[in-house]
Amino acid sequence: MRDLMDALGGIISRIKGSTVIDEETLRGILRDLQRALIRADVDVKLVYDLTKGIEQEFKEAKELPPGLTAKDYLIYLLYRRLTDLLGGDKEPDVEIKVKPYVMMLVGVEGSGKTTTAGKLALFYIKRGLRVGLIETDTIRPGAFDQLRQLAERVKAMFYGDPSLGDAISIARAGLERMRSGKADLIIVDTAGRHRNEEELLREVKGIYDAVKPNEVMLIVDATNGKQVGAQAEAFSRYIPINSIFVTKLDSTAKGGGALVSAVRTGAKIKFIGNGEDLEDIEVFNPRRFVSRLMGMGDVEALLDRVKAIEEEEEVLEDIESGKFTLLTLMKQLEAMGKLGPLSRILQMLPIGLMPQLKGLSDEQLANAQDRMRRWLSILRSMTREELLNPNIINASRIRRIAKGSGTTPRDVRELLRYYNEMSRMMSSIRKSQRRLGSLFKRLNLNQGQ
Ligand SMILES: Nc1nc2c(ncn2[C@@H]2O[C@H](COP(=O)(O)OP(=O)(O)OP(=O)(O)O)[C@@H](O)[C@H]2O)c(=O)[nH]1
Ligand SMILES: [Mg+2]
Repeated sequence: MRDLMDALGGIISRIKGSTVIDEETLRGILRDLQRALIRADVDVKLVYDLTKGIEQEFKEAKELPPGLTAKDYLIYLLYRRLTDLLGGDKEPDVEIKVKPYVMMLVGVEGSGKTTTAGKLALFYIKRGLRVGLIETDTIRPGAFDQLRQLAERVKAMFYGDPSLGDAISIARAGLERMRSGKADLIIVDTAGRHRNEEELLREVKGIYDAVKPNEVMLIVDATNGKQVGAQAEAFSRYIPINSIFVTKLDSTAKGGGALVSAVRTGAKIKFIGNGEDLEDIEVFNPRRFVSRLMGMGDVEALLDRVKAIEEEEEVLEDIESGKFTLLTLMKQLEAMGKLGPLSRILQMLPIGLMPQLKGLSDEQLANAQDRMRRWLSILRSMTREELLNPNIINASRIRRIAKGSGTTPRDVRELLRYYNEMSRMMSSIRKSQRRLGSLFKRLNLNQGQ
């Protein structure tokens, strides 16, 4: 993936180095991006959609979130779109939940199945599992020895018996052996070659029916680029594919295409392999992967900022549209919680401008923090209806809310008083903001950055 990394790194520096992101700069940057992705073997249509999406979203952002420059925003969009392309935010679950758990590895010849079986064994042995490896490949000369040696190295149990002749019998006997050996995880390696594809797939199906695996993992070689999609399709005509392991990401610049087509099959990429050593295995996390691809250690920090700003924005929008409800207050308190300790936030929020909050002692701050926490739990004990329409909160509701949140009716009333004060204040802020807003517009202050 070095080439793609270098290309993306180049694009990031180019963004950072531009004085302004005008139409022409943007177009140049997106063209570089297209070139880098296409060279990485990512499907042309996907590349086009991705860059188009970034362009649109960037142009449509009328006002940037405060504290975020146009450059930050463009980098953020690039990051988010790439992450989406590779499967989104979720980290795959690699936990083994039932025992014994049977995992069957399938894939075309040379994709790295046998090596991967060793890697997976080591990965799970390190997590305290007893692992058994079964070799069913009767075609490839030396397959048994290859996996037996790997098993010895990682201290896994091993079964394989070429004298049994056919793969399905070996699989059955192996499963029996590993079960009585009390393996927690049983990994079944299969052949990647046969007289023809049809025969291979039929054998794979036979083994599948015999061992009834909890998981079928397709092993794909990143150097195969876009073809990975077709491979997945061929196997899935015979057996369900539950997860994907992408190997050899270290030895190709074209890993992008393989990753994308693997993701598009709908099966989750669980692991990636980035070297021939048994240690070269990694849980695939699209976010982390893209951050690294973009060569940005600080992208996570940027993301957190964007997220908190977006939540603040939502709240401000509500306020702007005259909708300051208890729900707004709750969202605001939640967003504040994400931004960090109160002492730091106070300087960032409009509240920080209020004279009575200047020069608070540590103790006062701690009290305020406590109150915030208490209020949040009070708000969370309210129904949606109450949050949206605080007027209906009568004495009996107050008692119920206090009980539900582990506070007192006095606490609830205090919060309601604060809310009333705030909504009065908000409407005056709103008026002055509107005035400021039109002033900014007249002066064109929001342009450029
Ligand atoms: N660079 C690199 N090489 C790998 C990786 N995974 C596997 N290999 C190499 O790929 C080659 C084929 O690996 P095998 O594990 O034998 O592949 P296989 O799918 O079992 O092959 P068949 O059994 O013939 O179908 C070996 O030289 C491995 O060392 C990886 O993540 N990175
Ligand atoms: Mg093999």
